[in-house]
This record gives sequence, C-alpha cells and structure tokens, in this order.
Amino acid sequence: MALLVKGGTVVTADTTTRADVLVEDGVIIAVGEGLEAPVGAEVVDAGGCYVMPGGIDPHTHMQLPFMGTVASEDFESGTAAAMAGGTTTIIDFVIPNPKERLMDAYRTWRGWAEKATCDYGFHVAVTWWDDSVYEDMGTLVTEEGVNSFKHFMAYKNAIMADDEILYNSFSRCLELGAIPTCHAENGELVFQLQKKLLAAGITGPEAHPLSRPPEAEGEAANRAIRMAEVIGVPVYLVHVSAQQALDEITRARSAGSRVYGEVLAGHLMIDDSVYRNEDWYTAAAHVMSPPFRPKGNQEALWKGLQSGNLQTTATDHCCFCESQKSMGRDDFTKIPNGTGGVEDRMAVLWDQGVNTGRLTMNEFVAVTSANAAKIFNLYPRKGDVRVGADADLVVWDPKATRTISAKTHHQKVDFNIFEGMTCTGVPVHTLSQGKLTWTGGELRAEKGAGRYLKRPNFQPVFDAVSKVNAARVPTSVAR
Ligand code: URQ
Ligand code: ZN
Ligand code: ZN
Repeated sequence: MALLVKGGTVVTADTTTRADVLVEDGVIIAVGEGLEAPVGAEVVDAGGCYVMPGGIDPHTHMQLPFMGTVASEDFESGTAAAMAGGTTTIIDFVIPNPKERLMDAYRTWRGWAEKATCDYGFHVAVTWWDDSVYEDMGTLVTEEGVNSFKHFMAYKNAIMADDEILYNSFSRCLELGAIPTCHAENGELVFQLQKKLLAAGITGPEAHPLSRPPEAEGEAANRAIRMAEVIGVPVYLVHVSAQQALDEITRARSAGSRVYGEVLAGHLMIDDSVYRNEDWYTAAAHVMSPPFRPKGNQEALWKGLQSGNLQTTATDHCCFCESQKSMGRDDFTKIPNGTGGVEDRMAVLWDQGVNTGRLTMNEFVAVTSANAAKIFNLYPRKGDVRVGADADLVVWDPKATRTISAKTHHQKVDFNIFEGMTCTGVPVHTLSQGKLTWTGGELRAEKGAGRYLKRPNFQPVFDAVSKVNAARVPTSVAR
C-alpha cells in the first residue's frame, strides 16, 4: 500500500529541500515537489515539519544478561520505544560468555530479537580467544552479515578483553574486512580502584566515578588506537565520555588514522553531580560505564561532534529498575551498570544541538543516522531519504514540545536520566518499512515486524588501508 508524506521539508545529512516523499512496499519510490497520492494511498501531512531519515542507534543492549540480572527492556518494548522517539534502526550486541562459542551466542541473541518491532543488526563481542573464535568471526562475516566486533577493555573477571585478545581479534578483523569497536576503560585500573574504595568503606554510588577516572578511559582509548594503528585496522570507540579519550581520537585522526568515535546523548548533557544526589536510587540509577563526567567534559564532547572528531550518537540503552540496581545497595560494584534513553536521544539532541546552534539540521541527521549507516555499511539503504532507500522516516515538528518523564515514556524502566527535560522539536510521525508506527501520539509497533540487517564487510576499504599501513610497519629488517 502506498503512502505519501506531503508538504514537508526533506532534511538529509547533505541537503535541505522542500519535497514530498512517496513510499510503497517498504521503500522510497519518489522524492520531489508536488507529488500526487496514488489512488488509495495514505497521506501524511508534513506541512511545517522536517522529513528525515529514521534515527539509527548503534549502541543498545536489549534484555542483556549482565551482573547477575537481565536488562528490563526487551527487543519488543525497546524497539517500540525507539520508534516513539524517531529511531527506526538499532544495532545491539551479542556478548558471549568467555569460552562460549560466538556462533552459539549469536543464535541465542537472534532468537531473542525475533520479537523486535523495527530493523536491527548486531555487533558481536570478542570476550575470549581460541581457534574457534577465529573461525566463528569468519562465519559471522561471510555468512551472517556481521561487520563489527566489540571489545570490552573493562569488566575484569567477566567479559574483559586483554591485549592478547585485542591483538588477535583486531588482526582477524583486518583479514575479514570488519571493524573492531571498543569499550575503552582500563579494566585492571578500575578493578584495583574498586577494591581500594571498598576497603576504605566507601560503598555507595558516589564511589562509582571515583573508581573509573577519565585517565582510565584516556589510557585505554590510546591503547586501542595504537594497537589498531600498528595492525593497520580502523577502530571505533563506543561511548566516548571524557575529554581525555576525545583528545586521543583527535590526535589519531589528525595523523590520518581511521578512528571513529561515538558519544552518548547522556554524556553530552549530564555531569557527575548525579552521583552525589542524596537519594540512593537517583544516584544508583545513573551508574553506567564510563560514568557521567565532571562539568566541562560535556561541552568538550559537543565540540567533538561539531569538529567531526566524533561521528555518531547513541544511547547504550541498558535498563535496570530500582529492584535490580538495589543489588548494589551495600556495594557499588554490584549495582548493574546501565541507563536508558533510546526513546529520548533524537529529541534531546535536537533541543540541545540544533536549537542551540551547536549543530545544523544536516549535522543532526549525520550524527543521529547517516554516519552510523556509513560506518557500519548500511548506507544508503539506511540513513538517507532517496529513491530506493528503506522507507524509514521521521516527520519532525520543530515547534512541538515534550517533557520527558519515566511516568510517560514507553521505555520499560522506572527511571529516566532526562527526567523533567522539556524538548522543543519532537517526532510526530515515525515510519518503519513504509508503515506508520508512531503517529499522533499513538504507538503502532508490531511485534516481530523488525528485520535482521546483514551488514557487508568492508573489503575494498581494508584492501586500500592495509596496503598503506603495511608499508609503514616493516615485516622484515633490511640486511
Ligand atoms: O558497558 C556497556 O556498554 C554495557 C555493559 C552497558 N552498561 C554500561 O554501563 N554502559
Ligand atoms: Zn560499554
Ligand atoms: Zn554498551
């Protein structure tokens, strides 16, 4: 069935044009002024609104088993909430336990995600190493359309990847034309600081940021980047939260290294004062890693986006309710790490980015959709408004407002880190695969309608990059 989005202004990462958008069978079939609606077509009035590519959140953890519990948001509720906020694609994470075959974990997560209501992909974490990991990475790239592998440099004695794993996995990524991504915190340093704080009797959530100083992130960011530079592979750093990590990315990029950085909407707007809130749960609800940082880091991260040294925004949507966070009431290291935001990312970034002049509308589209599509090889199927692209669109009313609250959000969690924030500029219609899934305040998400997205590898880019880098690292000493 055809649907015509009429009267809007189409905003992509590159252009701003008065145009109608005609969609049919889940794809965009025409973009232009004065399009007529075919007989029987549904018409969406986009007058006074912007029509943008649906948001892509490259970092979510729906129903993640973690720290002795399972994240409260599942693939059905989390993808529905995403679309209520204008996001139409998520890239989630398969996180094998050490010694668990990657392919087994992948099949488990694929089963969980079958109930997703919007399209989704998976990064796969490398949490251990042996020949089977090497083999499964190959299968995932060549047969399952996985082109990105995650490495947690934090979480010692759990899923932490040490330097040996990083070296083996980054090297395998280069062979396969896949991109390594990293949670960059020095896990050993964090582990030792956690022990020291507990030994000193500091057990509350205020200890969380003290155990994860910016230096722990800056060191790991540099280590991941240097490792990638020597091996000759690009690298993507997730949830960059501190100036110190951004500085490492900026150095590497200005030296021509292919390094990408992601920033969370929360880290752009929230500082570490939340951990000193006298209400235990309010402080614990903000326990995530890397932690919210001291004032000053937020503006530095905005400058990272404005300068192009950070390319994508995400949420790291990983929700735990009060009963779950309370597992750490007597020991902050047992508070499940994670916060939400998949429904709020686009609106808070528009309000604090576009309305303040930090970002143009085109840059907004780049950092909320197009750049993630390009980096993870979904572009232009996703991340653009053009004929042939998927009909994943958001109709954005720049004058409408929404006050964010856990009382009204669609996320399955009893806390919202953006509680009370009033945003000017909100999605009034969201289309996924050409169907209205969010319209007039009504959520029409359909369980299981989401499709798994295969993401081809980057062989051509890697062939070029690896030739350049191979020339830089001698593999034999001239006699
Ligand atoms: O580290 C992550 O990205 C996962 C485990 C979510 N939790 C978090 O605190 N960021
Ligand atoms: Zn992480
Ligand atoms: Zn994460």
